[in-house]
Amino acid sequence: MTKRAFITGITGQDGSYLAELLLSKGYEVHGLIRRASTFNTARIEHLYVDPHNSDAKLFLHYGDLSDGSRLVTLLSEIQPHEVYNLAAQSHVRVSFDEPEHTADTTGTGTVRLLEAVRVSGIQTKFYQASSSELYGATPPPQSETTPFYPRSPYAAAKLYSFWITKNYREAYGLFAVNGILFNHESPRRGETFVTRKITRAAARIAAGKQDQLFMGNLDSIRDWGYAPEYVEGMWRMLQADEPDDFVLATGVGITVREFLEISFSRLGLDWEKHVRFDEKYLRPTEVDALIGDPSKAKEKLGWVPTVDGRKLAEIMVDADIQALAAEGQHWIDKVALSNWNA
Ligand code: NDP
Ligand code: GDR
Repeated sequence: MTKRAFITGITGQDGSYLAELLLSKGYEVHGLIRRASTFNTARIEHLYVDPHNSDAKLFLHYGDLSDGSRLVTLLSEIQPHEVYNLAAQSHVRVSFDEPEHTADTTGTGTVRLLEAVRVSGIQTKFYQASSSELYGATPPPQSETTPFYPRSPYAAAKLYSFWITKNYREAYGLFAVNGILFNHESPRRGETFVTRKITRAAARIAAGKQDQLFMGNLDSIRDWGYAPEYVEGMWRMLQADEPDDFVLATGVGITVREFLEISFSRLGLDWEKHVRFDEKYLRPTEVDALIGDPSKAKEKLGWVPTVDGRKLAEIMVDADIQALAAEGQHWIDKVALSNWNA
């Protein structure tokens, strides 16, 4: 029997890797996409096969987490065995600009989807993309038993989603899990998150296409892992015998400053010559330090990450160099190239 999965947020970083993983496992994958005036499917284009083709396994459906009745219709039609709720307004700083929209998408959107599962009466498992941002002001190391203390409208919305997912598990016996994922990145990371902002700028500075990089707080510590490994963890959570909540993290925390240093020095650059401060990148309330303890996922799911923040910086810089080169930028000078190959 072919398993069917429904993914919200399929056009995002994680959605694209998860779709890839599930297709490789033989799943039929259905993704929710938002109608936009421009294409928003760049991250999944390589997976797309015209649905008129009989071996098509990826199907995209217009919809939005703000539209509950559409979610009921879609789930009733698709009858997925697994639902992954990855859609969100996922940018923490932007959530201070758009708190109400963030609450609607990142918070209420989750209960709309859970209600759609319940009302449509389908038998399915449910994954909720919970976040290390839930811990906020609570110091590391953070595990499944660490108290939450959200520090942004984004985190407050995710807190609601965490608890409503748990409530549907307890109230209705739904196989519903929270993956409490620490920061995870990749060459597909959105350009305004700090890691990608840094690695993209380093590549562009090396190419002479940019000179300065404006940034906010360099002191915060994050536990950065590699997104393809984290989507494998999501899938494993839904294959477990019992629904439960799991932290996915590397256990290694580094500062934004160190990520900058590694990224720039990979290209023979001194970051201090290029990075400038702009207070617009500060958050009204910051999350100082997130370092996760992934012991439970290791023990119960056999999930073991292999890439920490330092290795990740190198992977992402190399990918941004390659992306520029692929754009036909034959600028890579000998110094940059020899550093890159090192
Ligand atoms: P992205 O920001 O890359 O992707 C977000 C996705 O949500 C996009 O596909 C976006 O669509 C979609 N989306 C946004 N609003 C709506 C809406 N109203 N209705 C339907 N779809 C919507 O996020 P990531 O892939 O990085 O993260 C995936 C999930 O995991 C998010 O929920 C995030 O909050 C959470 N998370 C992420 C972590 C990380 O480090 N990456 C860590 C912990 C949790 P579009 O392309 O049209 O904008
Ligand atoms: P985060 O990721 O808030 O941890 O949320 P982000 O990369 O935006 O920030 C990480 C840290 O870097 C500091 N910072 C900057 N951040 C950005 N974006 N831009 C800057 O110029 C800059 N300068 C310094 C921030 O202050 C912060 O301390 C991510 C998202 O993917 C969430 O959806 C997810 O839930 C969490 O990770 C876990």
